[in-house]
Amino acid sequence: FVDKKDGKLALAYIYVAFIAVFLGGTAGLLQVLVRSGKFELPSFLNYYQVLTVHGVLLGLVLTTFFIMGFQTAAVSRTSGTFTNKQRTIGWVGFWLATIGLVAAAAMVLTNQASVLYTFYAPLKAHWVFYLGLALVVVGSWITGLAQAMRFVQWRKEHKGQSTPLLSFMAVVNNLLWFIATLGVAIEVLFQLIPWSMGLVERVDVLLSRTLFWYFGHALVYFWLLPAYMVWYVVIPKVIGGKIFSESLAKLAFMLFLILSVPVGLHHQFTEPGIDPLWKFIQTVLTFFVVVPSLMTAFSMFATFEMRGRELGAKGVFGWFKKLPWSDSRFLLPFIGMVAFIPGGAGGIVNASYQMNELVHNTIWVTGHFHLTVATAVALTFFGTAFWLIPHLNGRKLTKRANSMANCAGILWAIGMTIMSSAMHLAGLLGAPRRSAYSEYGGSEQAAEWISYQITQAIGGSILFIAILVITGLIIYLGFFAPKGEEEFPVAEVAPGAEKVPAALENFKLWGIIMIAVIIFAYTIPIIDIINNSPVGSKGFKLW
Ligand code: HAS
Repeated sequence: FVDKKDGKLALAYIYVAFIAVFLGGTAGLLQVLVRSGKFELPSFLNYYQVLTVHGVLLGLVLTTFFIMGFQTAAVSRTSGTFTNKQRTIGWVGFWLATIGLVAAAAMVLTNQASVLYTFYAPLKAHWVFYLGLALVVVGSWITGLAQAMRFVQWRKEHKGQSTPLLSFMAVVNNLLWFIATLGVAIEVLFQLIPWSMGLVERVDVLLSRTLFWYFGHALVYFWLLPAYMVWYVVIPKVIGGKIFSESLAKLAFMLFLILSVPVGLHHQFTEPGIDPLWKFIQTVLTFFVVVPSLMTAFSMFATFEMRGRELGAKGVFGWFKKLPWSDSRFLLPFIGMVAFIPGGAGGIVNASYQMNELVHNTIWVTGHFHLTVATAVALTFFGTAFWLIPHLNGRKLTKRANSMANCAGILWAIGMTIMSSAMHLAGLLGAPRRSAYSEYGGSEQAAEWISYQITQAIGGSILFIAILVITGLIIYLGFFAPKGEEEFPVAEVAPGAEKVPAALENFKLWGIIMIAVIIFAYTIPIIDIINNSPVGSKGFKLW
């Protein structure tokens, strides 16, 4: 069980996350309607403001707040109740993040920060927006620190034993988050805030974008890893099985730790000012970071098959029939896994340097991340919240709520298949991302995109209905569901799985490798950018 007091902290984070889901989802509906050409925004809203609300609330707020809540609960469940000091630190983080969120939201809502969730220069926001986001990040560091402290305490109390898998994974994710956010922290503190306060006249746009993407791709794995925590540890228990291999899971997470950051240049293939050699090197590293996802796919199939055979399944795919299809704790994450197959394949297309030329800045990329973060990750988070909230507040996920959750998952699958397929196809026809409806002066090519945009609006509207169901469920499970006990499922490792090698528990070793790979991948590109920068003192050279 998660201790009640720790549960309150986790719940506080999770409730903020779901307010973001509702508001961000509403902004998403406005997006698809505007892009269909059949609807105009009221005059007090502009397209980029709504797009910023959508991206910031769903890409940054839902994710960071849910992850902090889930990981707090996960560490408390598997490493033990937080000490008062650890819990207080956790709450300090929560309040800092929440104050930051309110400040940043106020700027976006008053149209002083319509700079999208990527917010790099040359788009400029009010400095309060940047400060607000910085507080969200610092808040998450502090709550992450509380989780790490509880984990370290467990290690001290259980010397020589292999650490609880879920806590181990949460700590790896916090470490990854900390190192990744250093890039964006430098960008915000030394470039964006002084620039938006008027203290400096110009900032180097290329440096700003490079620092952002140093953080920006690791950000996607910070989102993904908690979903993987559920897939590796919770799902096997829900289906009545065991974890295929703890060592494989820990190795996959350590590989993410060392490979998630030094791949940011794959977002900048089309950007002048970065030597193609370094873009190529980071392409290769990107292909390495695909490996732990392939390991995860292998492990999931193995888990399903082992359980299926236990239940008497025959043949290559017999296990498929033995899975608990009516259990929302399984179904929603499973839909997420299925979506991640085309989502991941699309990522490999994006990463393939030359092929990126075709899809970059088209709505194909939007299709890619709606399959990855907005389905694989989001549906796993929703399916988790539906049992985690009642677990934390002493209520029950009733049969009817479970059926509603399944309906939401199926609606999501239908809506997202329609919307994201239309996005991928329109992207291949050249339709740009991040743009409101336009006929581009009657261009024939632009005319081809319109039917896809209408299709996106149909898919997006179905997704919005799912969001209404999800919001209703969260309110019900949070405040009205019958009192009772709901399990926090944590699976055991399969008998016969090998013991975890000590090297996999050695954070120092993996931390050093991580820093070394980052230094290797980024030092020369950053020196080049600074040396060639048109901004700053003339003739200044770092090297
Ligand atoms: Fe990505 C752009 C490359 C994964 C999110 N990505 C984005 C953006 C976002 C995003 C938000 O190289 C847009 C950023 C912006 O605003 O500009 N991405 C990749 C690659 C991967 C990848 C190589 N992305 C993700 C994940 C995300 C995410 C995960 C969020 C959570 N992405 C790119 C690139 C760009 C990009 C370029 C820049 C594009 C541009 O030009 O701007 C890989 O990590 C993917 C590996 C995944 C797999 C799939 C494994 C499958 C599994 C499921 C198993 C299923 C089971 C069920 C067991 C290889 C684990 C089976 C059951 C059955 C019945 C079949």
